[in-house]
Amino acid sequence: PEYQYLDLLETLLERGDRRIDRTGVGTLSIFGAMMRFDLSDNTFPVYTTKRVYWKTAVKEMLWFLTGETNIQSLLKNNVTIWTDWPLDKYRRMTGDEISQKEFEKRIVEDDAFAKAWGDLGPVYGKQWRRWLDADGREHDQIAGVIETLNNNPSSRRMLFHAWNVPELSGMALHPCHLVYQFHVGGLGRTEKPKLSMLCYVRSNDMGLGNPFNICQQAALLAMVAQQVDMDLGELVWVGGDVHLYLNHEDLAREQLARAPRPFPKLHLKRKPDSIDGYTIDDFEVTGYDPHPPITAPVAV
Ligand code: THF
Repeated sequence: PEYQYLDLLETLLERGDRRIDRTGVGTLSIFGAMMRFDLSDNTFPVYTTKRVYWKTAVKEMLWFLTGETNIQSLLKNNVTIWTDWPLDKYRRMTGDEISQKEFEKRIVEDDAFAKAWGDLGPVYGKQWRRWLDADGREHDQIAGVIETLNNNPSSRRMLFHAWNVPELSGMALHPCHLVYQFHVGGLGRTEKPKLSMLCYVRSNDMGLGNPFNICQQAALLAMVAQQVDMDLGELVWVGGDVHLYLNHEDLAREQLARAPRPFPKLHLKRKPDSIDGYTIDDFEVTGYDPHPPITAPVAV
């Protein structure tokens, strides 16, 4: 189960550095942390001490993989976790006190409005699939990783990242999960090799973001492993500024009071022709028995 996560929450509550952050909410923070999740036997690391909406998290990952950066396609799939940033900007720039629901409705129904107000700039998907170089050429980093996994799996250069320095200022939010590195273990044995992935996150909101990130990263690893016909190894999470927002202290205490349960299992129901072929219906999660949800506000 999620003991490493709960230990981090406890550490943050007990000796996190109290500081003011970009959002003005304030955090308890530590610098530098690691968690490792063994994904063999198809373990799917969705935390159980609160209900984690893993489908929403996986849909966000599928959206990153499409290379899209507009929240319209997310909203069409009922994912509202990115609305706050464009909404905040819209309200600030127009003075219109539109409700979140109304704003989301307009983004979905009005393409011109979505184009004007729903784009987050060159965030994750753009950098993963269409990194633009100085000569105007686009680079598909995901395709590159898959190609290397197939042709040179002992490589130490299998990674993709999103910190495109000249484009940072155009992003609604600088990337938080930054570098995804792949590693193949057990090459040359008779069993299938094991694919592991390390994700470095420069800044991680342990109350809301991290539970999403861990299961969506595990989902990505499962998709890539299936595409290159390997077994699952480990998901390694490395955090830089690891923090708990001050308005999430009760959430953390509540989670710590609950006994974690075993992680569920993930089964991919079919093998699409490429990494671009997955839909949310391909993900079957069994044995997820979480404690009740805990709602908490997101810092914008
Ligand atoms: N900003 C902050 N402050 N925290 C983050 O985790 C975060 N993200 C993304 C971008 N900026 C961030 C947005 N990701 C939720 C989950 C992930 C988010 C944003 C919000 C959230 O509110 N989850 C609720 C409800 C889920 C739902 O509505 O379906 C939850 O209970 O899990 C880091 O990637």
